Amino acid sequence: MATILYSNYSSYYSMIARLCLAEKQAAYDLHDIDIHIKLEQLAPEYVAMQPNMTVPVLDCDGNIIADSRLILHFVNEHFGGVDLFPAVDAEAIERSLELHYAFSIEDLTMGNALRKSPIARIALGRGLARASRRCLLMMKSHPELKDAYTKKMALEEERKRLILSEENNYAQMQQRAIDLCDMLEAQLSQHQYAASAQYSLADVVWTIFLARLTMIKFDHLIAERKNLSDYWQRMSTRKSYATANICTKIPASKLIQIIFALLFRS
Ligand SMILES: N[C@@H](CCC(=O)N[C@@H](CS)C(=O)NCC(=O)O)C(=O)O
Repeated sequence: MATILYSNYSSYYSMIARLCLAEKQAAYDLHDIDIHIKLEQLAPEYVAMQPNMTVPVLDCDGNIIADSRLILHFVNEHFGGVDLFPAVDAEAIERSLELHYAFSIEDLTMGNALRKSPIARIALGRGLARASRRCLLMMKSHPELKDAYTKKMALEEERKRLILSEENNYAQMQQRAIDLCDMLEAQLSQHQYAASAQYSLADVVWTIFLARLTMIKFDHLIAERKNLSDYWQRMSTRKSYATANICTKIPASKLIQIIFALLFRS
């Protein structure tokens, strides 16, 4: 089976795909997509494969799966190893996935970054404008992709409203992150894993959620909950966690390059 994962090192949803592939011990080629500096997700060849212009995308023998939640199920079904979605727990796992995917981790991450630094706020604003400019440019040279680029530009506007405007949703996102930690703590008081007594697809996504809380220095939400901190300890020391190269800190040199690109690149 020829398998390629289009992914970005620090991208939340890419990490979900990488962790799932690692749990199933799947062999695959990793294609890094630079979504911050080169904006490779907006390149016409990529848009033809993923019109939403996001990572991850899994190409399995030409079968394109362009969303992390679909990738979870595809990888579980098509690769060997332990079943991460056993029928007996399917309902509980799906419920857990639903809660996870209803939360906008991007709004929390970005909202947090721009509150920590005025430079991040300016960089984010310019970054969104830069992506829209690139879409306009691409639309002219590739009119056949006009609809996809138009949709992406509308999404960038929506991001501005949710993250940067006066009526931003940061307070709600903070509260929802707390609620999700409470939910996990309660679940973990009943069984060893997030949705059941076995490691499942739910644990893949919640591990990445906790990794992101750690990255944005919300790790007190983990530390102050006994079951959750024990769970994080167990999940972050699994072999798959290292194999999947999970990011809890963007190296300073990379962060400076990204901020510089957002501020000054056309
Ligand atoms: N629903 C998608 C969301 C993917 C997503 O938002 N990916 C982000 C990175 S974590 C991305 O590609 N951002 C680049 C962009 O929006 O231009 C999934 O689960 O795969």
